Amino acid sequence: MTRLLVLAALLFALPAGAVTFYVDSTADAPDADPGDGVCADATGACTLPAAIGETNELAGADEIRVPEGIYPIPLLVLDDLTLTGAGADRTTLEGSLWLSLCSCLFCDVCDRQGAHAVRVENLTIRGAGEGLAGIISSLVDLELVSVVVKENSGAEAGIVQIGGRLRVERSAIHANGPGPGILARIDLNCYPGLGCTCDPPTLEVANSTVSDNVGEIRVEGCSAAAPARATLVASTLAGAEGNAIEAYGAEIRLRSTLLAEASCMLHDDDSTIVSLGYNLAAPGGSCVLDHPTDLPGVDPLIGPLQDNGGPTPMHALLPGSPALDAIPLADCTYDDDGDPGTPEVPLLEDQRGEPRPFGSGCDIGAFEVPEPAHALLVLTGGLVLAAARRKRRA
Ligand SMILES: [Ca+2]
Ligand SMILES: [Ca+2]
Ligand SMILES: [Ca+2]
Repeated sequence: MTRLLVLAALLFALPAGAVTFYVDSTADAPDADPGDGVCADATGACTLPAAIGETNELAGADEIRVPEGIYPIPLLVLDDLTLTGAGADRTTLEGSLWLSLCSCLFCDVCDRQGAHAVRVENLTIRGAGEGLAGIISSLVDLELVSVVVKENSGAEAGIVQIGGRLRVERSAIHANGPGPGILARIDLNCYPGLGCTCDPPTLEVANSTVSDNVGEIRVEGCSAAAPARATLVASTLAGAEGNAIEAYGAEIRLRSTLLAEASCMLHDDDSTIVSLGYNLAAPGGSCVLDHPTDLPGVDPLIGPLQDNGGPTPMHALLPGSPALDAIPLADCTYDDDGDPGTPEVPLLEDQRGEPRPFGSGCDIGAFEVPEPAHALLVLTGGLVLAAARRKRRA
């Protein structure tokens, strides 16, 4: 009986008719017959545009798996989707990824309550052309997991999230410009009197690096009554140009986050930065950190943005960094829902997906320095594996 109940629950959890398409070609060719349930261009290959064309036509959530390779886009996603690459260092989409073209201008035809959900994981998006963002997401509930968004020359940002919710986890957003790495804003067409309500975006950034963009994160809400909200947890913001954080009508909450670029700009009285503890800001900046556990005005001693293991780049902590073990074991947590009545969520991994904490505490920022003993173990394990592979080949 219990087994039947579990089976029934599983069936309920699976979206009806969800289909997984496996891309097998890097060609930029559309689907020959969108909606027939078969991902195939004119030559029969399942290209990425063909797979997107099919999932847009099929009602409900679908999945696309993209193997190693470089895929030209732009792509327009109009329906619930999980888009999975083979790793941010293996699968690259070149161009701009558009998620929904819903706008307040079209309120009468756009079901705002039904804004769709998209998850993108294990791939890189780069090289969107002049004036385009790497990702443009309008009224979508978007999750980016282990994703790199880089080298997009968008006038607005590397990622533009309009309304809805954006969650960025174990990802790196870098070298985009002339805009910031992430811009979460309202629909600029949404003015009172147009018959639609202003939809402030929600942004969550966890275990991620936003670095070397022209400004890192900018959040724009509607008003004091409907502010945008951003929560940054265990992340690193670094760069020399622009502001780490910029806010218009927005509340920015920071926990265990490292601001190596320490200038912040609050454009109005409705905007606030709320420290939830254990943040670090470099000297000479304007980001006010006022929690007793914060480290304001302290040189973070971080290395350059580079491969430190794992599929996404990050800034490692240099020896002697004050961010090292700065968070006591009991406080390696964060508040995921803003409700002090519910239990805090433990911080269990860093940007690479390596387990936290190591040593006597969690490290501030996206990178957790492995204990020497652990590093030695990993190195030894790697050497043993490599030797075994060599032996097999011989
Ligand atoms: Ca088809
Ligand atoms: Ca679909
Ligand atoms: Ca540590």
